[in-house]
Amino acid sequence: MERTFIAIKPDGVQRAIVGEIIRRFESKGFTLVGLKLLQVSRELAEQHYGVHRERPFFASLVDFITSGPVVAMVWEGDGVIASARKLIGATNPLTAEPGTIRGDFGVSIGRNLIHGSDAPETAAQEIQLWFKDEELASWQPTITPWLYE
Ligand code: IDP
Ligand code: MG
Repeated sequence: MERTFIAIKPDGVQRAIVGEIIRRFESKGFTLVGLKLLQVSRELAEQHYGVHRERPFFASLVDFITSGPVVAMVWEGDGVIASARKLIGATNPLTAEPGTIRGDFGVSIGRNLIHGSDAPETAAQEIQLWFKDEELASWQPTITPWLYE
């Protein structure tokens, strides 16, 4: 089974849609294996967004992600990395499809509510960066036979 790293950014926490976002992942059939709310340090933010270091929005992105609590999660399931990106929607909420999280709840790229890993390598890196091994639970939901053939 695949795992991905998902973070509800400070705007998602302030907008009080943490429960709604978790509900969407649960309803889809993915399994929550890690969950915590934390105040992100600049060091963690800069590591997490290291790939964007040279981009003009990097400083404001780090300011924003450290501006309030973030809900960090790990979700598990077949194909969860790509599927989570679909549930999340396009980077700019204005052009993200209705029905996606960004499409339903946002209007601007600097306030796009949620992060999701974009590939298996980044998912593995981000899970390691944000969680200790003992903070992740390996468990099998009893409904698994009703989700997978
Ligand atoms: P993603 O979150 O959809 O994977 P990335 O291109 O990886 O999008 O960008 C990371 C984050 O940087 C975005 O989620 C968004 O918060 C921010 N970002 C990306 N492009 C812009 C921009 O043009 N202006 C402001 N912020 C941006
Ligand atoms: Mg990205």
